[in-house]
Amino acid sequence: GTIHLATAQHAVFNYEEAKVPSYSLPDPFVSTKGKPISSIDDWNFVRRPEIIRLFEDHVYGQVPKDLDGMTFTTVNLQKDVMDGRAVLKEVDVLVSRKGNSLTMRLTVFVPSRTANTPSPVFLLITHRSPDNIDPTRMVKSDFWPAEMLIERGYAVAAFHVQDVSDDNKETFREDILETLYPEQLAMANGMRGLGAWAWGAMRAMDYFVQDPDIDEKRAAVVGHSRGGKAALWTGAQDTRWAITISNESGCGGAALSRRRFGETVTRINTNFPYWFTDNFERYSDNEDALPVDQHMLIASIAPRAVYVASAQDDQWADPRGEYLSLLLGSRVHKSIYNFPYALPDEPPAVNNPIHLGPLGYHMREGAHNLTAVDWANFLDFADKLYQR
Ligand code: GTR
Repeated sequence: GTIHLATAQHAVFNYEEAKVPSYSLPDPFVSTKGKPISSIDDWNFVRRPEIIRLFEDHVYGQVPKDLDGMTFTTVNLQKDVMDGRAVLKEVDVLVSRKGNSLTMRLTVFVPSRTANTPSPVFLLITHRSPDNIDPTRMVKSDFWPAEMLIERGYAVAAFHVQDVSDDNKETFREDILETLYPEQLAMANGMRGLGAWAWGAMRAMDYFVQDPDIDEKRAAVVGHSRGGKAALWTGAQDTRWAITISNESGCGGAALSRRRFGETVTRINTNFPYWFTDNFERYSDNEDALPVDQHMLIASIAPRAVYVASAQDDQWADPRGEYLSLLLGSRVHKSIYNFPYALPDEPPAVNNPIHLGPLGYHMREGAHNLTAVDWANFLDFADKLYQR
């Protein structure tokens, strides 16, 4: 007979909690050499750098820091957009290295009523249609509800991943990798797609630092799904971000890989090998050999704020595994930094966000997407954290 591949493949993915394998996770509180990690210094100087290094070598690859120059050119400045409520700036971020250069377009709206006072900002890393971040606002999408953020007194920015590295198996090398950092391509722990997108977010931060309309000390990096994976990798490495927000980032993002619930390492390496560094391939169907799991990515963000959002019908992204990562990762906030916040052992009910100081979580009803409901929760969280 005929083999129905779709059915056969589907059977491979587990959606039943009872069938999650038993697993033991690497311990954020013990160094590779077996040293117990109990002080802020142990964390900052021993364990956190070690964890970042492990993620570089085994999961996402390096994010090169060296560059020769960077310029910011405002190619379009419009006052009085959004019925006079905002100023639009379209900025070309040009980065050069070894005689080559790359340009990334940043779209930024700042609230006009807070002119002369820097505004806190949310940056979205997006892989969806560029229409979702339309600077003209002919298209208004809940994926990036810029008007809502302006209304609530925040600046809002976005860039499209295609400016740094195409979200495409064949062409992902064409931008930053071939132009600025070609040597990365030859390395088994070299930068690939997610690392390139994180690099882009860091360059957006470089822009914020020198824009007087923006309060870069109160900046949030947000990504949905594959963008959420990149947002977590950004926030874990770059301590300039006050808040890191993962929306439904799932496998390779917030979800614990060892649970093998929904999307697995094997499946993501098959469909999206170009997101991860080459070494990650070793962990297909071999998650227990990983020297990290995703709770350690969240731990690396401490003491800064981290928000994990799930959606009830997005089982592919393993909502429970996303919550567990936050729960386990935030033990660093609690034990190392002595924050008096303890998340409940079980995820909260649907549509009942938890906003506890630097820790945020919600499980929205509905499907895999970034919606106005998600954003409203992120804004409530930021208002509370920033005491606005
Ligand atoms: C899926 C992929 C997920 C997630 C998602 C998205 O196809 O399996 O890891 O990234 O795409 O980005 O929406």
